Amino acid sequence: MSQWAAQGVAGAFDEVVTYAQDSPVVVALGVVGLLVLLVVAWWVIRWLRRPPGERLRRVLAEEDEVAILMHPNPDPDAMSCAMATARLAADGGTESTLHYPGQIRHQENRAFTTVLDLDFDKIESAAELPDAPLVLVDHNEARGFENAGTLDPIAVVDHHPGNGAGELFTDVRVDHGSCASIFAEYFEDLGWTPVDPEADGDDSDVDKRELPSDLATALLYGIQSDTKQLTKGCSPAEFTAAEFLYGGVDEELLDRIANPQVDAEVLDVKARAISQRSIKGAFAISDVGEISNVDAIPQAADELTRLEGVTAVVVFGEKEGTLHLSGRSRDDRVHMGRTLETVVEQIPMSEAGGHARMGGGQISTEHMDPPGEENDVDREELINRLFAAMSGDI
Ligand SMILES: [Mn+2]
Repeated sequence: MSQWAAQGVAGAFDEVVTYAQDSPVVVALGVVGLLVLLVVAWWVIRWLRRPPGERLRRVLAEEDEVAILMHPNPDPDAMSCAMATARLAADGGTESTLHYPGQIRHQENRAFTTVLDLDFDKIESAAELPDAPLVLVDHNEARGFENAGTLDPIAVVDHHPGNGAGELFTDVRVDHGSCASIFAEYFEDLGWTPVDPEADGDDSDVDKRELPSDLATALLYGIQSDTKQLTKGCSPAEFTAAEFLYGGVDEELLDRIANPQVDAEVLDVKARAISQRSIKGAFAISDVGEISNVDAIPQAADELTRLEGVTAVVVFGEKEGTLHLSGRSRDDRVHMGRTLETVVEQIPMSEAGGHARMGGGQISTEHMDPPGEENDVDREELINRLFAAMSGDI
């Protein structure tokens, strides 16, 4: 600072001192006003910077009871998030009930509920939900049951795209590979510690902010099942969450959930899908015939995709007059959802759709057999049309 500037500053300081001596009240008021302003600013910043988990905890704590809703046919990600929400609600003294539409059918999902001893309430209409504020997890708009569209949730936590929002709280992160990683972050931000399964998994103390071992295990499995064991669609959040949860993970429970006994029929259908496949170039199609467990079809499709040299597959089988189709593609030339849509378009009483890599559909066999009418298709013709659609010929 030059000598001239230093003199200027000193002069200004002198003036302030003189002014303060002349009018002490004005200066005191000014100082108080400034302090009030700082306190207000501090509060605003603190509120804005409060982590979302803390905000959700507060929203839940305001209620006596909440109804937690999973998406139709809930998977481990949705189920673990419902458990996490209930735990967060319990922390604020709030009761909760857990609901789902559709079915829990896949062996992995059944093992999840059995091993973790979960009891969720199945609903078929909005009227079956209790008269309590609603929280949606792993989806952002209620669907799959009667009057689902009439519901307004207070809170939504999800990782799927969509326009659904909660009235008081919305946290939708489409870059995340799972919803469970969002909840893991909430608990970490709130300072909860996963309880060592060896210590005492079941008696974790909600007052001590302890994350029970079964919930930590459930959340980790939710992450694993939504990301194909951390190999697909992950963001750094899934790895951070896995690290945080690790201390509470019960390996024995995890093993029982991850490796359930498989229905003999599922294995049988997988075997049929492989032995009865038709191959054209890199595409495979398989008619597995009569089935009783329709869940075996997508699992057989997954299995067939693993075949060396095969990049896109469709598996179909029949149950009670309906042909169930399931397609998988890791081939950028084949948009599986559109492929199936194109093929069933001409067949009455049928529907199909899906994403680029995964699709499904149903065809009523009444309209397939016997052949003869213009729109009728037999199974051989169906296979031809599927191959043509996969190759982009129709
Ligand atoms: Mn999910």
